[in-house]
Amino acid sequence: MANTRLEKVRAALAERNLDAVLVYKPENRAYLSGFTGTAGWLLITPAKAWLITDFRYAEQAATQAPAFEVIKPESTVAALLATLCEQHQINRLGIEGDYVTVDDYSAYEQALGERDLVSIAGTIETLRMIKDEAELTLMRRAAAIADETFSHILSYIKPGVAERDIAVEMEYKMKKLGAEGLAFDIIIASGVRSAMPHGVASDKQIAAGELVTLDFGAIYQGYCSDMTRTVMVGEPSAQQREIYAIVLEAEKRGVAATRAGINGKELDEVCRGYIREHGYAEAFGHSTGHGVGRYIHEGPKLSVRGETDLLKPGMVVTIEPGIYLSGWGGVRIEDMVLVQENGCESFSKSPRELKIL
Ligand SMILES: [Mn+2]
Repeated sequence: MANTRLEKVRAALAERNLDAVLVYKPENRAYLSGFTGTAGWLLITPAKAWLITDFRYAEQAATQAPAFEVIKPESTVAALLATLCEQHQINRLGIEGDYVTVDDYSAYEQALGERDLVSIAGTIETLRMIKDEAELTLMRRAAAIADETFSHILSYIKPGVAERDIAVEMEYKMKKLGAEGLAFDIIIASGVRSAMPHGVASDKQIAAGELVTLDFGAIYQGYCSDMTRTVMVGEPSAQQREIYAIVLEAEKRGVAATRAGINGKELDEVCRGYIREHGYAEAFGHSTGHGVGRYIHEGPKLSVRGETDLLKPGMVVTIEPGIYLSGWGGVRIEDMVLVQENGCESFSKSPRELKIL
């Protein structure tokens, strides 16, 4: 796997006329090398690939990143870089301009003298948008952990239980199922709090007659999942049923329209247009979805500004329309799907119909 990814980064390097790239962002580093330690620099040229790390990680690096030659700096990383650039005629070096600190940049500049430092911000992130089979296997598992957690938590959601207690049980369950962490702080937003799209679980107790939005995801071997379901505690009112039905239909239309060749703005409009037709345009104030991978939010964007975000096979995106009415509450439904040539495969398997608890 790592070799194909290395080939892709080398092609990008040739396209940008670079002699090498230096990769330090943890997600990019793990993606290209397999190395998951917290300190390490990849230096990749058309012919060579080094992983610079210290004593703590030397053994782990050699095991996790077999395609890389592991080297330890004798003094500073900048000094070692200068030596490698000298030995291998690296005159134009790509660096992650959106991640390198000002201090590190100064150190590189000083050590490298006349050589050019060029930002490659976004280049590896663009490669990462298209997932390979190994990544898709991990993402399916991350989504399955979220699905299992959702069906597990349903029996806990009842009047008198605090949102925070539900979140804690969900975190425990996801970790028991193999997640190494949470993709983000679990959102449990009940009653009027469900009008807040990002209402992280609070001390509020669930009450009868409330909608409860649960938005959560697991990290499994470096990959995130993301799903949202809104459930009803007690009998829904006519308005709760109506809003839920509109969001559900918008979400289903969004998933049905997801395929290679559509752009992020067009897909956003499938959901947004349906919600607008029903008079709730103002109540859907966020984008329809986003790419997911090693980051919970990555490209492409499915939003009113997504006209240049063309969907391609192998991208994994969320479809998550919602309606939020201040002082009343809200509904969001979200699935994570794999873009395919003629449609998509939903990784989220939990039923989307209104669950009445
Ligand atoms: Mn999401």
